[in-house]
Amino acid sequence: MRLFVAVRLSAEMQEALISAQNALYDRGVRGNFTAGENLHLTLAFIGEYPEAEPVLDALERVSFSPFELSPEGLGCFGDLWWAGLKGSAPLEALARRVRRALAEAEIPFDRKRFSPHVTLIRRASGKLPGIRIPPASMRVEAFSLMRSDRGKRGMIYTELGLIEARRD
Ligand code: 2AM
Repeated sequence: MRLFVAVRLSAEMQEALISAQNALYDRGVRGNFTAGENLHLTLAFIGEYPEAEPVLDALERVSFSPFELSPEGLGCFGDLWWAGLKGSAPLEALARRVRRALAEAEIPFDRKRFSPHVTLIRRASGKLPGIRIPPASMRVEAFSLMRSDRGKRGMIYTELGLIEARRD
């Protein structure tokens, strides 16, 4: 199984990001646009791992309080274009806790520095135009263990478990 840990986006955030994708398309940008329901924010990429149970056990140890997120600007890693996020201090703290929990359970993951982004387009053509993402926000109250499979028409992401914030 190909696993990763992610925050799934609220409908409001999805709509704002789909509208940004549409604005880019209208400006002539072409590429592999992430489907609305697949938009997510990766906290840690595990990759091939045989079982979900030990990963969920490790993630259950992560404690965090709910926090707000909103999209902020576009950026790119080469031809991968993404939306950035405002509210990154609690987000970075959450990613740190998730990664620490995985490390303590000896579950391997990609150690590349956490760089909060939501991928909008892969293999994008042309230059990134200046567009505005419509205002949106969400309250992060949980994060998910996700499985990624290659489908006939793009990636299929399946939630294997949900870890909720503690309200204390
Ligand atoms: P990306 O959106 O920036 O490509 C599932 O593959 C998710 O894990 C994607 O959101 C992907 O990020 C992220 N990810 C992080 N590190 C990865 C890696 N080394 N290989 C593949 N996906 C990775």
